[in-house]
Formats: sequence, C-alpha cells, structure tokens
Amino acid sequence: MTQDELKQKVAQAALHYIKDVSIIGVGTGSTVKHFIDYLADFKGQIEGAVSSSEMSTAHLKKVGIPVLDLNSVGTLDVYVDGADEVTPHKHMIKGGGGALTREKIIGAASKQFVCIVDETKCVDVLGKFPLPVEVIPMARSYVARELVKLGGQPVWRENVITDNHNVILDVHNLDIIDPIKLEQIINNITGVVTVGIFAMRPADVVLVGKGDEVITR
Ligand code: ABF
Repeated sequence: MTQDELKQKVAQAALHYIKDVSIIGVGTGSTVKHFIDYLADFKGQIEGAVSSSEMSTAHLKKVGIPVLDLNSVGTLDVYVDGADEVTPHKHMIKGGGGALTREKIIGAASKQFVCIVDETKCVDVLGKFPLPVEVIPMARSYVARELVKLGGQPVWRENVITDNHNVILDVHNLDIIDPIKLEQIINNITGVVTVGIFAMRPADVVLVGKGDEVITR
C-alpha cells in the first residue's frame, strides 16, 4: 500500500470511535482530510464538528458538515487528529501543518483523543521531526535564543503566519528523552504560545496504518 492508501485506511478505521457521537473534534493534515471525506457519509447523523484549523474548516464546510464553536459545545467526546511523530507511550510531535495551538486546545477539551497515523510516524524517541513551537511574533528572536540554550537549532518557518496570527519556529537537533519535562520547560518560555510536544495530554488511542492493516495501540 502507498502511504496515502495507509492514511485512507486508518482514517476509515477512526469512524469506529465516533458511533453515537454527535459533535466531533477534527484535527488537521492529510490523514484527517481523508477522515473528513469519510465523515461526510455521516453528516445526517452528527450535529457538527469543532475544527482545529481554517484549512479543516473549509474542508468540513465543503463536504457539508456544520462547523461549531468550542465555546458553545463544552467538552467533546472524541477528537480525531494526525501527528508528525508518535511513540509507544502515545506521546506526539504535532504542528507540521501549523495548527498545533488549536489542535492542543481541542485535545485538552476532549475525553478521547484518537490519533491516526501511517507507520512512518511511529518512533521510539521524539525529535527527529523538527519540533514546531508557535511564538508571539515580537518574541521570535528571544525564544529562539532560549531554545538554543536547550540544545535546539530553531529555524523560523518564514512566510507562515498561523490561524492565530503568530509565527512558528521549527527546532532541530532535540533529543526528546523526557517529553513531559521538555514540554513544560518550553511552555514556560515567555513568548511561547504552544509547543508541539503532546505528552502532558497524550493520545488515548493510536491507529497505525501498517502493511495492509490497521493496528490499534
Ligand atoms: C496534524 O497532522 C499536524 O499536527 C501534523 O503536522 C499533521 C501531520 O499529519 P499528516 O501526515 O496526516 O498530514 O495534526
């Protein structure tokens, strides 16, 4: 199977987790795009979705699924999203698509976080994928200096402004041995909005498209 076929397969498998759910949290990325396409078949059975990005919002509207405001719906039962890396402990690096802040908010407000990935995303240790950090624009250089002190090599994702009007630093060369600790340290750097380590609130279920099957972790 191609990587995209694996993404389709794992996105379809996620439908199992939205039975009897009326409002679904929806992430961002190419795997989630397939999930939204499958979700379209349920649009008569669900009230709507809370979206993690303008990109996903546009796709949800295109397939006819109402997009709802998280402030109006409270706690969500299920959140389905992809990842850039995921470990056996269900810790993730997310944000390659630039939507990490809203993704983390919806994940925090959801009872069950279902992560859908193809096998290339599975790692033992986070950090080979450059760690996205969303930063208030005026703090970009200051935060970059602080990240260097942590051993990282931050690169400004130029020409990218997030849905929240911030900038992103992609931090290379980090060996994330203790994801929870590093998430807390980077969270505390003044000017950081969100760090793309999802370990304090990990996924609850990870669906991995591998070979010609879907493995549930
Ligand atoms: C999203 O999924 C982002 O956090 C991440 O960058 C993206 C990667 O997934 P895909 O390979 O499906 O685009 O949640």
